[in-house]
Amino acid sequence: MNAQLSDLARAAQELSEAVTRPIPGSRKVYAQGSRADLRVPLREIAQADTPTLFGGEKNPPITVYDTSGPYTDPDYRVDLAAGLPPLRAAWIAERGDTERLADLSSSFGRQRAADPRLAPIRFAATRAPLRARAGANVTQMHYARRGIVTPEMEYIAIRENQRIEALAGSALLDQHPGQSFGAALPRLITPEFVRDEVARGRAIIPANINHPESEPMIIGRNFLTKINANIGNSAVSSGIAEEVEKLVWAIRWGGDTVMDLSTGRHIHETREWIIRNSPVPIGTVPIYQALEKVGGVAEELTWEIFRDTLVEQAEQGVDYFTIHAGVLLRFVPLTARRVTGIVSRGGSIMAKWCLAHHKENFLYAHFEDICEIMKAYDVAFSLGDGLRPGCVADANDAAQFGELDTLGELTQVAWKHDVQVMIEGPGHVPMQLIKENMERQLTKCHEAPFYTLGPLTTDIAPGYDHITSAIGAAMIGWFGTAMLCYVTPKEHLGLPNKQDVRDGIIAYKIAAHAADLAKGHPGAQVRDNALSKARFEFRWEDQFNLGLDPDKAREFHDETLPKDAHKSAHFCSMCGPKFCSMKITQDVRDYAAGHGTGEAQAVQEGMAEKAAEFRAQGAEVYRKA
Ligand code: IRN
Ligand code: FE2
Repeated sequence: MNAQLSDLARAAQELSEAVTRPIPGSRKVYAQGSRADLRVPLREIAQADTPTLFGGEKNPPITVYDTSGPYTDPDYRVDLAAGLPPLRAAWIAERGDTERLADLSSSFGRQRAADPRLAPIRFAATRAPLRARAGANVTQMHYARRGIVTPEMEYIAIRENQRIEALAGSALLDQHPGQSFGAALPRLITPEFVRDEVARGRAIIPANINHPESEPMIIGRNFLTKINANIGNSAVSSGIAEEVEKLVWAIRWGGDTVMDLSTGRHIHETREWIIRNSPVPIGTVPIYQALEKVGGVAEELTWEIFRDTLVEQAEQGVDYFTIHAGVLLRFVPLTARRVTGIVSRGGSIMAKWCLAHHKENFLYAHFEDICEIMKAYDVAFSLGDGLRPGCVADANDAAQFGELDTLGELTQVAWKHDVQVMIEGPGHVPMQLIKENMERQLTKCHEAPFYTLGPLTTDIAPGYDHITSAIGAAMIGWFGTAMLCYVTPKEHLGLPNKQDVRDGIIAYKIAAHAADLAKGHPGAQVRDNALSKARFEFRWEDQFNLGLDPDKAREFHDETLPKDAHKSAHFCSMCGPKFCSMKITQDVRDYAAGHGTGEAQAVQEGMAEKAAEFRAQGAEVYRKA
């Protein structure tokens, strides 16, 4: 076995250990759609009954969105070398607008497909990719605009609803009044609503016809806020095995899409392994690979090399491409006086090319040619923010906004071809300047979904940039950003490892969910309500399991109170048995019920009684805790 394969065999082993462990307290369930092969995976979190002391009622299971793919299904046998089952293959074939090519069209792809190291793998897409028939357009936007509701759209509607209809009449459905967009949203997402949002360009469904393994999802501000996790090796670190492992790890914690930002060696093979094993859409920045092909010399890039790279990746099944077509020659001098210049990798490559040739960016010049490729495979644009600010001092400057306006023009060009578009956004932006970003994006880019990196709200915390950026992400998500690109604690410092990926994702799940709550996405508050009730009723296991990271919650709790008996204890080690506010509130309620007094009076009497009790015992409790 050569080095590459032993690397992968190792990955398969490590993976099965990390992913076969079920997510605590929950099970995978499938919601049946209108046809037999339309089964939408969801995660159902079981809840214990309320203790008799608190009323003893039954608590319904809570169903949540599930990005983890078949890996968390106990009936699924992980086989990385075979890849995932092609869930959408029949849907794509039925449309009758594609043809299977005899061979790969890109020169690089052909060369790699002949590589014996790929031999044992079912890389159907590598050997015989699909492409739109001559004259056909296979984008979800194209179907949407012709009034067709695809199976992908129905799947998404079911997925977004998370079975909240099953909770009809339950207090768990109650949401806080005064949420921003609540009134504008339908009570339940329908397939027709999905179609309409895609048709008008306000949402995208990244779904390359060569990535049939992907479980359909949507990015748009009238849907749940999504998060993206970046993985990928660099010249100095990480192999294929680690990257596939990171992919499965990232979706386990809630990554909605994953971008493979690999540079360095084995870039084609790494991507192939990732795509064949990914149930979430995969994005890339094709200019990175194009640069590898010219030995890292930006000036030597050509449209032909770039074009070949796009076709190669489209045939592998990449679902969206970051294209830095808004870095125009005339904007480059505007960055000269910045504190941190150009911080986007793709942006700096294109700026260098423009200056070296004193020519307009070839991505801009060939934009319509790129659209022709996109619509032949249904690859969505993620129009890159090559001139995003890299520090708070540079935020909202002329270079950044000049580029944003250009991306708005390009959006309309792409839409002319029915090609799906989202717009990338900053970067580093202090809180008071965030709103202007969102408002300008909505007007200049005609409501195409916004996809932002953070933004980081301050520059002073290397090592904690998942936090500096989750603050900005929560704000911009609330204002209407559709997808948040995570930032890990390693940002600015090094390539993230598995732990960094997990920390980054959890930080972003928090930001995205906080935004959903504020926006009033239907049912967004169900999980909060359920968790709070569990917390109040001292159902510790339920509190852990309803959380974003049950493992960590349990670990923290058990650090001080490890015994099983403590899982129903009416206190934790933070306040100790006597100072638990939840316990006291319950005592107050019981007191009110028992004494038959009015609530206000009962509270007063109860508190006075408690006060005396605490005065007697307080000092002792403090010493113990
Ligand atoms: C997202 C929003 N703005 C930038 N991003 C992501 O940043 C982009 O999608 C890619 O994953 C990453 C690096 O992009 P640059 O540095 O090449 O622009
Ligand atoms: Fe940065």
